[in-house]
Amino acid sequence: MSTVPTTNRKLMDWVKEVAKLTQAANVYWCDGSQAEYDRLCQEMVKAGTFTPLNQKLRPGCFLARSHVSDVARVEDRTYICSQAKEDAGPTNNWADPNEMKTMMTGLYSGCMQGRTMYVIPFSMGPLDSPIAKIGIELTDSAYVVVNMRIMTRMGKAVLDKLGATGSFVECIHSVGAPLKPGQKDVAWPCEPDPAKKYIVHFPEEQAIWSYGSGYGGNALLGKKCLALRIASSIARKEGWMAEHMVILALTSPAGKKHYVCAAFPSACGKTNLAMMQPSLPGWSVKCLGDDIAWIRVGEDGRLYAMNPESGFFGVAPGTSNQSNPNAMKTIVKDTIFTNVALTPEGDIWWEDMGIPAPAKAIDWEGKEWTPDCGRKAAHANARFTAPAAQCPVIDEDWQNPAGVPISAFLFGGRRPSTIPLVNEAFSWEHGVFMGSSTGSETTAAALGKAGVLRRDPFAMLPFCGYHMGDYFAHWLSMAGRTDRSKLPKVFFVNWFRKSPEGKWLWPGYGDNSRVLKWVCERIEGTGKAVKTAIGNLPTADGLDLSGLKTTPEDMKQLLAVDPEGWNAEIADISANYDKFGAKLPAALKKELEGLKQRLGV
Ligand code: GTP
Ligand code: SPV
Ligand code: MN
Repeated sequence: MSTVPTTNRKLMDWVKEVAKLTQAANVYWCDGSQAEYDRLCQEMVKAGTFTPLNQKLRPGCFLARSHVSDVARVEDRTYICSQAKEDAGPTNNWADPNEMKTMMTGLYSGCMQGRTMYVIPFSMGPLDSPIAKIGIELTDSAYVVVNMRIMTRMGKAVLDKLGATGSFVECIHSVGAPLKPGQKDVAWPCEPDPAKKYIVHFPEEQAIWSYGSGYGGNALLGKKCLALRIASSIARKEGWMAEHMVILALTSPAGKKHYVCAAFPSACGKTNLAMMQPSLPGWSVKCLGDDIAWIRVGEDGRLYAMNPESGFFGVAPGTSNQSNPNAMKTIVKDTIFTNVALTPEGDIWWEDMGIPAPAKAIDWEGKEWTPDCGRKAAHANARFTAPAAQCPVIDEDWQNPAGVPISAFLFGGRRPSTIPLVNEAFSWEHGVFMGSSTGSETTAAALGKAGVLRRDPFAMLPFCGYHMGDYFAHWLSMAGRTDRSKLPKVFFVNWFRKSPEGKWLWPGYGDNSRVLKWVCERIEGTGKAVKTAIGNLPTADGLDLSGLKTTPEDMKQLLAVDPEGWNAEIADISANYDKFGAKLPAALKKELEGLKQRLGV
């Protein structure tokens, strides 16, 4: 687009100002068309950023390999720059917004030399939704543009909706790798020094400044930055919720449909649950979203959830026809793969893809790879970017601007011990307690050590844009915004229990439908439960285990209350709660005390 396709003065001025600061060689306004997408993909093929895959095997698909320093979210480089430090709370990195802006203005100065600055108008949420939010991302990465086209509603229609006076979330992104005249570009430009990457949020101004990384949530600013960190802070003020949750629809053999939201930390099973193929005959799961839900009280008093995204940025390793056949069908065409392996046929491969490893391949670093070379072929946080519309089980209401009414919230994480397979909260407050005390082993989705247990309240530890204590209070406050009987029931699930030998106790994936069935039965008032100190657990015959090979001893462990484990759990929850000081809601202290009393510890 050569002429400026907007009459929005604020937008025009801001684009000019950033182009001047960054000294971009060109400014390009994205129209969001297929032709534009195709052209950018071809340009990236020429530049070496994209490898086209075999067009017979994977039509319209490309592979990108990132720089080795740039493979996941960088939580220690992520900041919430609220005016007051107190408003960011103890779980966020904070810096003074003015000081941060001065420092980053220095970084941005001349940072797009020799590069095009793309203007990406995008909407989080369907364009016709009254609760959709418009953002404009300025970026020097064509990889970001094509990913944003899949992940968001992007292009001209957004500018039309914005009009002359509409407001938008300002998102600035640079890979931080200016090109001197004549300098040859690299396949994945970025700032290789981890200490110079910055993912920064200014919640009061609704602005996002990102520098140095081109990967995932660090660079696709509509996702974690806007739809979770900035949106959560807006949601608190406006009385709604922005959550790290899947939205799925579950239909019983009798034809009864329930919508469920589930919050699990990164790489803990959301995409897999969202589009699972139930192993129980007659049950069906339809997907509405796999990562983020915006939730508000509807006119009938129920909570309605809407997915602000339009694509999946899913974990590749572990995705197979056995574990997630619907994801495999989603990525047959028009998909971008990042950091997976390339086979000699020009197809993709990753660990636990359910097909034998190729005799040789090119690994995610671009090196020759053989099955016995001792290295993984795909990075553990390798991802696919695919349009949600391609998912064979996408729900008919996935773009409904009003969202869908939620019957249950699930929380969960990777817990090898103590936490049972499923546990129903006694009340809304008990459910909020469960969400607030969520713990999980860390994963490759963020840079840092994987497999370490940490508290990740509501799976929002890296994504809550304000004080976590206030966030707990906000969750509790939902009970005052509607009739309690209309609130979703709350459950805690754990697909990741292990035997002492380190084997999974529960088969997971499609067999998680057995737990979902019990959840539906509890919603409908027919599920069989036993009241325990920690919550309502299924009775021995409460779960439908027909056709399952899991032994009765393993089932017993999966549904047991382990007093010793809970003792340690309570100590860890208490220690985490201590961080929030006076901001810890009294209702949660009471829940913790109640749990201690019931357990007799
Ligand atoms: P983000 O996109 O990072 O937010 O991750 P996610 O929560 O969507 O996780 P995803 O569904 O992509 O799963 C991450 C990893 O967990 C994959 O390697 C899966 O194979 C594995 N996984 C998912 N569900 C299960 C399960 O029920 N059991 C077991 N054992 N592994 C699972
Ligand atoms: C996550 O880490 O939770 C993701 C991937 O969904 S990213 O978009 O990189 O944040
Ligand atoms: Mn996620």
